[in-house]
Amino acid sequence: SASETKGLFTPKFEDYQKVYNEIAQRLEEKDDYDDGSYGPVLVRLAWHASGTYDKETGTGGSNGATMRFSPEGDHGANAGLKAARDFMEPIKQKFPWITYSDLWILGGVAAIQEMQGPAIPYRPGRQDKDMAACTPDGRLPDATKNQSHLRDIFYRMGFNDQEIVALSGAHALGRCHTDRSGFSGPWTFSPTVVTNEYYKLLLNEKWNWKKWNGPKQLEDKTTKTLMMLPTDMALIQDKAFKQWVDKYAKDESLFFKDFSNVIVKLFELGVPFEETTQQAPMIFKPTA
Ligand code: CCH
Repeated sequence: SASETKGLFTPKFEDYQKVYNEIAQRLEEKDDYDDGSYGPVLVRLAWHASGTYDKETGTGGSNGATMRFSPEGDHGANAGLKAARDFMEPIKQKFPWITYSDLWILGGVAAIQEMQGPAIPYRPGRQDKDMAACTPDGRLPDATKNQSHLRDIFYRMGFNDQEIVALSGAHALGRCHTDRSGFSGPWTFSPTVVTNEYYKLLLNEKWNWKKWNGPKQLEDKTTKTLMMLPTDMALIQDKAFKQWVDKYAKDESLFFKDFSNVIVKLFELGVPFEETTQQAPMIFKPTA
């Protein structure tokens, strides 16, 4: 039974809230990282753990935390995520009953909520897997490509066009690092706060190709300090995508609602929640 596999201890909501609080506290303490927060890279860890899912074979997804192992941890797309895994490690040591797979997703949930995002309902139940479950390279999106690539990647996980656009709003957060992806710079002026600014900037700024030796990316005409990837621009070049960019730029509460729904779906791809242990999703109290 679940209680046997976790020893004599069956964690309850209060126990997960304690883990959440520990993540939140560590986020607040370690404010000398990047733009002042580990939040964005924790969101990226949870996304890359989940975004390997393939609905045809049922392989990949957040169940397994196989990015711990070098074949997957060394995939180009995962460059830099060691910073996020190392951030989470002391929390795993303090709460050894939680699996890495559940913990990394809880890290994403806590980061989004602590960065003033919407409530993200959470369900535990993921089991760690061994190295043999590592996914092949190439399942995560390639930023140099166009809308047909985005659809190939996200339809494989089971998402539709609206969901692709809603998920992409996560690029309100964080930045690109030349020593990780090769790209450079943040998407918005507030990279540690969840907002709908990504959509507004996509529509309202003029975007020019950046003149540099790095990979092809765009910069805003006004300040030349913000960036967009070719895959970001695809969201306004494609009519079916753009109608959702328009909606989310106009209505932040609609974005928050759709983002919460779609990120829960992402985080639960391929997770075999047992019918019998099925519990109501947990909603954690933010610390702020
Ligand atoms: Fe992303 N993302 N992402 N992304 N991403 C990068 C950074 C972040 C793509 C490429 C990149 C999503 C979708 C896509 C975050 C969340 C999400 C970087 C820079 C690239 C490149 C990495 C670096 O250099 O450190 C592409 C292509 C897609 C296609 O759709 C989705 C979906 C999500 C979450 C729901 C976050 C957060 C970051 C910032 C990480 C940081 O360290 O600041």
